[in-house]
Amino acid sequence: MHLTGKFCNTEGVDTPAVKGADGLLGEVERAEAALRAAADRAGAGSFEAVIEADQKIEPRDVMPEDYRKGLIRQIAQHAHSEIIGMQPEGNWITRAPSLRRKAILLAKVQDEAGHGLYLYAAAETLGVTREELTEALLSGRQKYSSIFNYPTLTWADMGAIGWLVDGAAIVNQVPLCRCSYGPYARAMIRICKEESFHQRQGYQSLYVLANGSPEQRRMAQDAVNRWWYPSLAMFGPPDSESTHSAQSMAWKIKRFSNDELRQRFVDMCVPQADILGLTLPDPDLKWNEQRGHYDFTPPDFDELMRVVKGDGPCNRQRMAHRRRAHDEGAWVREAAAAYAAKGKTA
Ligand code: BYC
Repeated sequence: MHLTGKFCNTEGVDTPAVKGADGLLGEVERAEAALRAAADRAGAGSFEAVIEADQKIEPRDVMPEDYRKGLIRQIAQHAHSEIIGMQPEGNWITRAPSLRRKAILLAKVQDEAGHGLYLYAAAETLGVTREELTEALLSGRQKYSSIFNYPTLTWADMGAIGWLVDGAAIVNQVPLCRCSYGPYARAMIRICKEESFHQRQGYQSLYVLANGSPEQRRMAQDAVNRWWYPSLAMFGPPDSESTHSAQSMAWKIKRFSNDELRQRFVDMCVPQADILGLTLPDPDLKWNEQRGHYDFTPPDFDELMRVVKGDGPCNRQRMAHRRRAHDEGAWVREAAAAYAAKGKTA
């Protein structure tokens, strides 16, 4: 779908301040301070003692093989998600409705490339190479987040992705700043600060549309309708079906369960949707006084598993694009390797 002039007036609207993902930045800063303190005390004790004392495991420390493998699995999947995650939004850079929106979107997509690189570097500290990780993605052996297998149909999807997808990412990733593996925790601090900008720009963009012409408003609502459940599914299967949660939580890789984070996300979004003046597409969404949380309809977990296994609306397209980009980049890798070799002999 192409934009027409009537969608182009998206500037100059102030967005009211909202509590939520931005507030989580305080949590990132506390995690950053704790990381510095842990670095001062690091280096003492067995793996179990370090975990128990909430210190950090570092690359040269002794660690159980399953801890190492589990981290590679999660960090690689996370890195692949950032790289594939550039596609749905990259698709709209040439069609952004103004220079300002284009610059913001470009910066965001570039940040995602950067996140992928920090994460690949963190995974490499566990003894796996970048080439192995790339091969695992391209061959389909390692996965990436389900969310990036949905199409971006209108410009409003850029706002909805920023608000909901980056919002879900922050809720999921802020606790990872306190992950027990030092390199992953340190990468997450910077990623979360950037994700906060991503979430804000999406929210602001959606706010402008929601307060624009009736057609812009309809477009914003339609985007929210399509992205709500896939965003809820990003948190993974329900706790009762999560294969890795128990061990990951015991090793302090994950700090909260999939369902706990999903609930935190819903609780954060409901008041934000009110300010936007948009409706979340769940008639059963209501405050539960007893639980102190919103009740909501969970996403379709069968659909999640289908998408994870490769049968989502855009899986094939995303992978074909990634493989093509990889092939087309071969000359850059060769040139970089030749340049590095020249440096060594000079
Ligand atoms: N999509 O035992 P479970 C971003 C898999 S990037 C695909 O609960 P775990 C952004 C799971 O891997 C967002 N697969 O797993 C970027 C496992 O399969 P395997 C990415 C999923 O690890 C650009 C199986 O299902 N964020 O935000 O304890 C632009 C059983 O699950 C999904 C991260 O990667 C899914 N949604 O918990 C904008 C964060 N859910 O590996 C935004 C780091 C589950 O045994 N990762 N699976 O074959 C995590 O926090 C955790 O890995 C998860 C899953 C919460 C995702």
